Amino acid sequence: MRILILGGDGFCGWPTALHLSAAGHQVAIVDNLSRRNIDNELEVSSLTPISPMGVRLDAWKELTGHQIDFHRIDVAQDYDRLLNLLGEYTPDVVVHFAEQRAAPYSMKSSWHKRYTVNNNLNATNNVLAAIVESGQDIHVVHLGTMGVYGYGSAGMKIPEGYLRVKVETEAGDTLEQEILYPANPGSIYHLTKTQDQLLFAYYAKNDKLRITDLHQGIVWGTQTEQTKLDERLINRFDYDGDYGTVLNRFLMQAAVDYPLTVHGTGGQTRAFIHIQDTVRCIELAINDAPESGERVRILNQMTETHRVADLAELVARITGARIDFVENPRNEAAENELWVENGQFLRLGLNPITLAGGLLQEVTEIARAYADRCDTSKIPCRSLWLQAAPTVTQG
Ligand code: NAD
Ligand code: USQ
Repeated sequence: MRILILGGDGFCGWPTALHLSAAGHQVAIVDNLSRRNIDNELEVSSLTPISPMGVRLDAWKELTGHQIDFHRIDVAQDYDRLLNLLGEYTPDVVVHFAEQRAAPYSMKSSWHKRYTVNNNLNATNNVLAAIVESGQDIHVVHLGTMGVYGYGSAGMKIPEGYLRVKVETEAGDTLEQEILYPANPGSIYHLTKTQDQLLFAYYAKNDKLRITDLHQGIVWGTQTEQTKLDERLINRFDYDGDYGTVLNRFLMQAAVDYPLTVHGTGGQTRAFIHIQDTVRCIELAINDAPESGERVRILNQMTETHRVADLAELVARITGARIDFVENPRNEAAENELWVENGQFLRLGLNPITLAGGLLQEVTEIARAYADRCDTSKIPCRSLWLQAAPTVTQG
């Protein structure tokens, strides 16, 4: 297949591009390199030494003979260039990762809230509008988030996208139907993903676009079979207070002897998936496309759930790290249970990598190996969900 990867320079997009290229697909990447610019803004860099895009692509060609083309396009702003590219490249599939993905970054200031909303919603709408205008039959595979559901599950498993409800009609009959699971975002970033869902539902209904939305949990790990082949292909590893996600942060903190930063009591339960399983899931989703006219196909892309405090204990047990319970900078439930339905990917053949199998390897091969690149002043999470109340002075 001919596959266009939007956001293909990022943490999930880069290994996906390599995985699909290795599987024999024709792959091209679109990215505006905004993530690398945000590193400049935050004065931090990936723990792993990621190469510039040109070096990455030359190394891949040298090692495998496969060519991946790169187009520097801002999907949220350069609509005409995106449309032209669809016309020239004629992809069968567009995989859409091209969004600002960090919740803390989206909450830093009103500028960051507006940037995240403008970037993410325009990117998604531009992709969908351009596919309609191109007149081509292209399957869109989008990376969404488990966070669209919120993390409470009302004593039931969170279903895959749609909730079966019973409503009473005026005539007193009971009607059963399936609706999008009620959105309950926990940050401006997560809010953009709940709004993406409505864009998808509309374009699937009105224009009969074929769309798969993958509601992914927190991704952990760094390397995949392909990114391991050569250091020039290494994947990014974010550890800073804005972009680092919880489990990778704990692994890195353990490696540099920094106490593990558990927010609040650590009673928050979240869904997780290893980066190698992310790329497998995307391939499975590409090979199982919906028909034109079908409603948006939604799959929960996660393999296990854990409480943050339990993860910290697990990492501490393996590495001897200390645990620090810090004040929670976020406005989120201190404790929650989480049960998630993920039967679709298991039925498609996913054989999950578990935390138990890969944690120690991640600490030694990545976190300890690159520990000297860590700037510990960038570890604390300084982005606050609620502005501190102004101090009132009595005069
Ligand atoms: P990332 O920031 O590493 O990668 C996103 C890429 O998109 C970056 O290379 C960035 O430069 C590019 N991009 C952003 N806006 C763009 C635009 N307007 N035009 C062109 N390129 C643009 O993020 P990631 O971790 O790879 O996440 C990818 C997707 O997966 C996101 O949509 C995210 O919401 C979703 N996701 C990620 C995780 C996770 O734990 N990392 C979990 C669940 C879902
Ligand atoms: N947390 C800590 N200590 C830390 C960092 C985080 O206790 O040092 C806590 C947070 O307070 C939160 C939980 O860990 O309760 C998860 O935080 P996170 O930063 O790992 O994940 P999150 O902000 O939800 O975002 C990440 C990705 C996002 C994706 C989402 C999937 O950045 O792109 O959509 O995971 S999900 O969490 O399922 O919504």
